[in-house]
Amino acid sequence: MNYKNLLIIGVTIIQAACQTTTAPTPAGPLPSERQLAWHEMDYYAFIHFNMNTFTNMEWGTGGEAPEQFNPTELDTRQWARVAKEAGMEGIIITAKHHDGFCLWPTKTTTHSVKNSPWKNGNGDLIKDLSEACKEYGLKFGVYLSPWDRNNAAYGTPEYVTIFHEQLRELLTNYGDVFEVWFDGANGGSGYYGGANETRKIDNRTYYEWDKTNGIVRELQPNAVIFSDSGPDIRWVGTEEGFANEENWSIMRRDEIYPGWPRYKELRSGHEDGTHWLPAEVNTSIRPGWYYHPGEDHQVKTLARLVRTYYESIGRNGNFLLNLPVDNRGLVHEIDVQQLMALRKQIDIDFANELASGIRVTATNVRGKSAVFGAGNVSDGDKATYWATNDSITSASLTFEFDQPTAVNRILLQEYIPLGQRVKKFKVFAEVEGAWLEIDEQTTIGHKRILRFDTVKASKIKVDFLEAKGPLAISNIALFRAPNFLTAPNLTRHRDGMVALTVPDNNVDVYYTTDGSQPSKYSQKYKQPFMVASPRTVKAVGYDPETEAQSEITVKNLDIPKKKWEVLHVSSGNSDEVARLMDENPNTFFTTEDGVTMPQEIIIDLGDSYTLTGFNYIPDQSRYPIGIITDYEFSVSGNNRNWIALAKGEFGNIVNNRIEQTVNFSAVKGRYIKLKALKVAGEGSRASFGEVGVITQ
Ligand code: FUL
Repeated sequence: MNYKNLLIIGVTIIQAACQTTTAPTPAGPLPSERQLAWHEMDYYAFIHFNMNTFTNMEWGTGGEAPEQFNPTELDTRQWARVAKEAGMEGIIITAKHHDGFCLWPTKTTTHSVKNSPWKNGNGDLIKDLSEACKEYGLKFGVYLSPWDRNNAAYGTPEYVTIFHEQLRELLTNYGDVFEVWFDGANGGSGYYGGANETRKIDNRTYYEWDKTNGIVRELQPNAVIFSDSGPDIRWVGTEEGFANEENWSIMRRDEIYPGWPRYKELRSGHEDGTHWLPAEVNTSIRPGWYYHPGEDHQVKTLARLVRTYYESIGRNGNFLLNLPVDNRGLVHEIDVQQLMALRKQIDIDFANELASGIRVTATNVRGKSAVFGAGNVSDGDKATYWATNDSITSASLTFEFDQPTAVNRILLQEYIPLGQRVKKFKVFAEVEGAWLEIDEQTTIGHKRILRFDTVKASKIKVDFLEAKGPLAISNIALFRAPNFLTAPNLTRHRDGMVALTVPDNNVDVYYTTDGSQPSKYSQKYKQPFMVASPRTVKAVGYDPETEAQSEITVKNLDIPKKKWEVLHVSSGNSDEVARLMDENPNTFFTTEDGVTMPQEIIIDLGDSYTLTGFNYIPDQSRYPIGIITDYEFSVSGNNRNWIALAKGEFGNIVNNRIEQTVNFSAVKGRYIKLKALKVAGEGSRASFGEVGVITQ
């Protein structure tokens, strides 16, 4: 063989080797650079703070006066500090909400901070916040409502020019913007410069979306554009704070438009999507997007926030958590406390990574090349990935521990620059020599986190069963999160049965019914138990592994409402009366509108008791109606002769809708009457979330 032939053979071998070690071809639509950068953000804040903060509204009419915007302690640096300490990566601010008030001194309208008392009209909140974000190393984003209930020109082409100009101002004067948020709520009734009418527009065409998006691209080429339909980031189709377990980052984008009626599909994406359009999970830390003093007692629990974290970030979505900054201009203390509790819990859950440094093997490695080796999934480098040969769309990865190790979380990431591929996978643990199936799921995408009961595994195996092409997995991490300890949640049925729950199966619950402190020596909770007479129930969560205890739940329970019967309501739908005594404050009974005060209810307690007081819980819904502010409470032994025992006002009940308790001197009786003398607001309906009695 001559030299030339040798060279040809050599080149052919090298070519063959190179061929097998080239990267897999992309599968389906791919993310853009700006989308890839956005995926890395995971968790950031939404801040709803604007005119509504001062009018106690969720949707202002547009007829508000700029003078009403008057924060006294506004401190955007506090917002940024809190977001940073909470572990967030950025802040998106409602620069203008549907009511049209602008938080910056725009040239386009007089309806802005310029005409407010705040900083004598010299303030620019967008400037302050963008600077605070820079100071704290946070990215900055803007929400600009297309719908404007203030602007007289709304509905005409003139307004669209104004809207575009506002966008230009926001994207020109405040440095880098990472996301522009366009709300889907559009058109309808409003003030519109005093016209006070309903104006309809076509969401698909009116705002000239191509032009709008073009402005963003021109002025902030790195910013992602959010709306129901993107073009970069999509709404997840719910404000409850979750994505579906199956969640594709791709969608048939051309079918979608703002206000799309098939919004539930946004929770899962489309397996046959034509464009990269990942989901952002937006939800508020309180029931409302804006601050309402009446929701101070409804800030989400730690258990709920942790769940939302796992059901957004853990399900291939980013988590946009809203903080309704209060009417002082600060993130409220209770919200701060919950944010820090969430941060602490997530830090604990992911403190100890177990997969890096241990042996990992794959049933197939692309071209048998180290470039695509199994070890890439646990090397901490997101640029490297494990890949399989072109024809291989199912393969397994196995992690081997040196000794049996407790595991209860697995985090998986695809190498998404090459598309989202995995359609089905299973996770197994080898426990004492036998393979135990832990979970079966469909999609992974940018990030998927599975929680499962702790197993002591010698190996963990992931079987990738179906994919759109050869596999490309960039990261797999294993964790052992400590058991999640929270104070037990107590619920009671009308018949008197009490249930205690905690979110973690590994945590035990102990309780007492005699007022003593619960501990692991108390009664262990196994199933609902009866509390037939007045008792104080105290319960604690207990971690048998660490012997740590949760905070203690304390609840004073009175007689069960089993035998109660509503004998009379002055008006209202009698089919719904049971709601005022179903032990669920989230359901309520209401009397009719348009009738005159007072309105009343009469209840037969079923037996005679010595009564010393009563309770009233007002409507807990987002837009409460008929909250009783002035009451009269009477008792009777025969439903004919009544003694009025208490009459008065529930102080601050609108702002703080917690249970109201009124005590009086002991009296014997079987029938109770609660009269609403006055209700909050305009209407004349009286509502009853829950009514209870205090007996001796
Ligand atoms: C919705 C709006 O109508 C709400 O007021 C809020 O801004 C929420 C984030 O989006 O569509």
